[in-house]
Parts: sequence; C-alpha cells; structure tokens
Amino acid sequence: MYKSKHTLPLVIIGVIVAALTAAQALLIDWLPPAASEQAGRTSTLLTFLFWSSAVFFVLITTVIIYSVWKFRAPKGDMSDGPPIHGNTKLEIVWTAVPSVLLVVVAIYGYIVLERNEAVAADALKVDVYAQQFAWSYGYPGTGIQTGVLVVPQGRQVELHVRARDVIHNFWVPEFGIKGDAVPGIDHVLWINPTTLGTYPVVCSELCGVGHSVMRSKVEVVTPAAFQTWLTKSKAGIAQGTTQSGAAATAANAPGNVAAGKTVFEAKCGGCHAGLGTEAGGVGPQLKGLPHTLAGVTMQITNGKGLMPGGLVSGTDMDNVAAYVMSIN
Ligand code: HEC
Ligand SMILES: [Cu+2]
Repeated sequence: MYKSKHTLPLVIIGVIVAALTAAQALLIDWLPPAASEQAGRTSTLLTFLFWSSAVFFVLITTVIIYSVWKFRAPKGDMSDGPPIHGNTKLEIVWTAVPSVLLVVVAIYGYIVLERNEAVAADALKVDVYAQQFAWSYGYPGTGIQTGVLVVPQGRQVELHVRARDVIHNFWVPEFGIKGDAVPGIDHVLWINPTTLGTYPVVCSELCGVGHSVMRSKVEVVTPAAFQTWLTKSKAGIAQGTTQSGAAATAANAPGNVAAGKTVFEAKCGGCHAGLGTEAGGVGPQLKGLPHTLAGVTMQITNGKGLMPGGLVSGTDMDNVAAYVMSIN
C-alpha cells in the first residue's frame, strides 16, 4: 500500500548499508573463543544484542541518508519547513517495538546472569589479589601462593577478588568474565572453565603508571594435572618452611637460577621488561646493575618506590634473588 517513488531508492540504500554493516560484523573477530561456560552464554547474548542493534542501525541509517539527500533545502531557500504535527501511528510503533525489545533483552540478560552465577557445591575457592602492578593467587587451606592462576577443567572456580591498594579489575577475555578488585571488598566471581589452555589475565581498570603491564596468566589443566600440581606445590611449601635440604629437589632448591626465572616471569616480569634484561617497563632494567645478594633480597622484601615489597618469600625469594644475580 506504501508502494511509492520512495521505495526503490530506500531499498537500494538499505541494501548497501546492510552489506557494509554485515561485512563489519562478520569480517572482524569481535570476541576471543569462549573457554568457559559463562563466556559461551555471554557471547550468545552479545551476538543477539549485536544483531538486533545492527537491524535497527540499518533501518534508521537508510532513512536518514535518503531524507538528507531527497528532502534537503534547495540552494538559497531560507524559509522554515512545512509544519508537521506528530503521527500517532508512527509514535505508537516506535514506542512499542523498542519496549518489547527491551523486555526481551532484560529477561534474556537475567537468565544469563542467573546461570552464570549458579554456585556449584564443589566449587574450588581461590583468592585473587590485585596490587600495583601484579596479580597473585592463593589456594585457601593449602598455603599455596602463585603468580599464575592454575584451575582444573570442568570444575567451577570461585574467585575471591581483592585489592591490596587501589581499584583494579580482574579480566580474562576468554572466560567472558571481569570484576572489580576494590580495597575492603571481597568480590566473588564464578567461572566454569571448559577448554584446556593458557589465557591472559588483564587488569582492565586504570590503576596507575604500570596498569598496561599488569598482566598474568591462567592455565586451565585437566583435573588429574591439577591434583598433581596441588600435591607438588604443597610439597614445595613444606620443604621451603622446614628447610629440609636433603629432600629438596634441584628444581626448588634455594638459589636455583632456573626456578628463579620462573618466579621472576610470574611475579616481576610485569614491571621488569625482558625478564629484567631490558629497559622500558615500570621497573628499571636489572641487567648490568651492581647488585649484591643482600641488596636484592632487601629490595624484594621491603620494596621501594613503585615496587611493592613482599611479592615473594621463602624458597621463591632465594631462587628469584639468584636469578637476578645471574643476569647482573
Ligand atoms: C609493580 C612493579 C614492580 C614489580 C612487580 C617488581 N618490581 Fe622491581 N622495581 C620496580 C621499580 C619501580 C623499581 C625502582 C624502585 C626505585 O628505586 O624507586 C624496582 C627496582 C628493583 C630492583 C633494584 C634495582 C636497582 O636500582 O638496583 C630490583 C633488584 C628489583 N626491582 C627486583 C625485582 C624482583 C626480583 C621482583 C619480583 C619479585 C620485582 N622487582 C618486582 C617495579 C617493580
Ligand atoms: Cu591494576
């Protein structure tokens, strides 16, 4: 019934805008592959939101482009346009359609949130500590403190995110989850890892001069590998505290440079570039500085300036100090 001279140009413009929009939508990898149940749900929701927005974007842009071109004022025309007083039918349509869409989005969003935050009875609790400019993780009841988050595949992880200084934000893009780390608040996030692999942990809240290097890693391993890792780490701690030199393996004996390099990568690499051998990080290049073992140990224990103290202790401390001495 609205077949008019406007139809054909509108359709042509619409097809062009739709093609450009679809090309952008489809050619760019907007999201990393989902590695958790939560990420699967959130990306489906995002895809739904994206395509709903794309449809309206195409409709509205098409009408705007056509109107700007077709109904522009002729040169020299300084008069007002013809007075138009509302259009009830149109107004009902543009109120009703977005209202329905908003209700749909609200319900869908609620369902996703509810499922993403469903707590499993056997959830693994892990403490996440954010500080300028490093992440560290603790496994309650085990004494394990690490610079890399290790979690088992297929079991829910309950992360208790806390900040030691200013506000940070814990974000693993592949998990589809992020959450603020706020001083004084225990912010709980739930993740059900589905895919084995190593993913980046990113701070996504501007937290100071080292914000962009505040990164760490999360490793999703098989449940069996996780058990092995737990047992090994616990044994390492026992050896570290009891100083039972005889039982210490070469890999975690005090002053082991190779083990220290691993510690350095996890705890110090965010600020000291190139594993301490390069300039350009928040912290200075360590290679080539006239260090003494006592000085290095003191620096790590107490911190200085922007470098926080207490990042490592025990065997890790001996090893990382040995590593720093080795690159002198
Ligand atoms: C949050 C960023 C950050 C982290 C993490 C960090 N450092 Fe530093 N580091 C610094 C800064 C900044 C300095 C310079 C401090 C100053 O002199 O004001 C520094 C200085 C040092 C120095 C002294 C260099 C000199 O001038 O002699 C050593 C040694 C050192 N860091 C080792 C480490 C080790 C080992 C770790 C890991 C346990 C580590 N740092 C973690 C930022 C960091
Ligand atoms: Cu941060």
